[in-house]
Amino acid sequence: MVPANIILDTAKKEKVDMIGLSGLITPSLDEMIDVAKEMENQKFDIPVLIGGATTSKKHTAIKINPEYSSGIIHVHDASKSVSVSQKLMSEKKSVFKNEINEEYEKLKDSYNNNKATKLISLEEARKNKFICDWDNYNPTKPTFEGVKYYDNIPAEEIVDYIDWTPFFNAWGFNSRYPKVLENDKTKNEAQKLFDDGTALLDQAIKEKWFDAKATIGFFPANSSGDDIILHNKQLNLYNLRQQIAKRGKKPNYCLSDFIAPIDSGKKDWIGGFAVTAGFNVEKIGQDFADNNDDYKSIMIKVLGDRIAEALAEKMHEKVRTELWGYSKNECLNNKDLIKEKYVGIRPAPGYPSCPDHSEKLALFDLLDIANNSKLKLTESYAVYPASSVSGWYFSHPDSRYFGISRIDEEQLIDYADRKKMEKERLIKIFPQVIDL
Ligand code: B12
Repeated sequence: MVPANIILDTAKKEKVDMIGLSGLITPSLDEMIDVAKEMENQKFDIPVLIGGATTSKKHTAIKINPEYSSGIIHVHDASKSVSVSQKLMSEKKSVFKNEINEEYEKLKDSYNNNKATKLISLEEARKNKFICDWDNYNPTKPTFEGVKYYDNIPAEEIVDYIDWTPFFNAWGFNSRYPKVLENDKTKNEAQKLFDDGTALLDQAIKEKWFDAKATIGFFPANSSGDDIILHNKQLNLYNLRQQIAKRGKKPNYCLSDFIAPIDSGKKDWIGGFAVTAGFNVEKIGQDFADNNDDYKSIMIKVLGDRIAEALAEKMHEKVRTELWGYSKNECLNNKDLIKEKYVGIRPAPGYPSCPDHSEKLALFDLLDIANNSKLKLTESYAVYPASSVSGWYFSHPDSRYFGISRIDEEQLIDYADRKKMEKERLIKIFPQVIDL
């Protein structure tokens, strides 16, 4: 993350007309609030544009906008920043800013009205947990316990697992692959992009630009309430539970519901993984940039992201059919894999079911990352190199993806106690799910 003082000092030095802040993962959100506060302190009077995958109009309205009085605007798509900037620089800028402020006030009110009604107590949520039928189910024992490390995985073995939709999304297309290549409105531009992307991918494969690595581990585990206890290890895994009031018989999920409870007498396991397209992607991207080829510089990074995600998909398949082996007869094509038709899940710290990015510390520790793939966690728990994915494996056939959505302060305090981490620190890591 770029520290606030560097952003603000640069803005002053360059006499900029406005500042743009971009946030990919949630720890950036709180940093944006600090930048806004600091701008107010330093009496800045230029507008701030907010964007990035983890940001939203709602968060901007409720948490960032109130901290700064000279205009904070969420811009959903970078291409819209031109028209927004024009309005902000025009003579009618105060009319525009007032309209935005009114809209954000309304969003804030509707958020405050909603939050009063929809959450149930932590105790009630725990009573309404999801219960797997453990009496009639015996978890499969993985073929090994501990960690296996795979280095120099050839890219040609990974490419068939690529999901091309996010490739097009990264270049601003909203439709899915392959429809994006068929739609009359998008097909010409999309086809050109696809040809360029696949040509660069072919070159990258031939010249061995990627140094893909995967670390996989399986650990004996049982659940104890919302925590997952790892046997023979000095650490537990901590999870949040949904607190939204559910209709009908729908449960309040927590990831620990999918691991056999300690008092069930059943042996169970959890898996962990960390994969990367390698340390070369950034360097090659920089080489292109140094040669004034920004297009290829972005393209290779987007392809690196696709390789990382495809490797996560490939290794998950290997885990289900071979390494853990709980789905030995699975036979799914790439389309089925993208639709998540497999048994079990692979939630990643930071995703909606486990929004606490700091659980990556435990994951990296368990996988002994320092001694194998050597991925690094930044102070805001982003992974270096960027084209990397890490997460957990759950094997139970009823395990499913879900979102925590919102929790209240009671659960935050309970979680902070269990995890022995300051409540304030946690608020910075997953502010988007906490009702305060
Ligand atoms: C591509 C992607 C990846 C790639 C690359 C990540 C990277 N290079 O750092 C890979 C596959 C490697 C990846 C990994 C991870 N990811 Co990811 N990833 C995405 C994904 C699918 C798209 C993001 C993206 O690049 N989009 C394309 C760009 C162009 O779009 P954009 O960032 O939104 O920007 C647009 C606008 O927001 C706007 N904009 C952006 N910035 C700005 C700034 C200004 C001033 C303005 C005006 C506009 C603007 O303009 C852009 C064009 O329209 C999103 C989900 C999603 N659909 O958004 C998840 C997402 C960002 N990832 C997420 C997570 C959790 C992770 C992991 C932590 C998972 C894990 N445990 O391994 C890792 C972390 C990797 C790391 N290095 O730390 C979460 C973050 C959630 C959170 N609240 O923190 C998301 C939101 C998925 C989700 N739904 O949960 N990821």
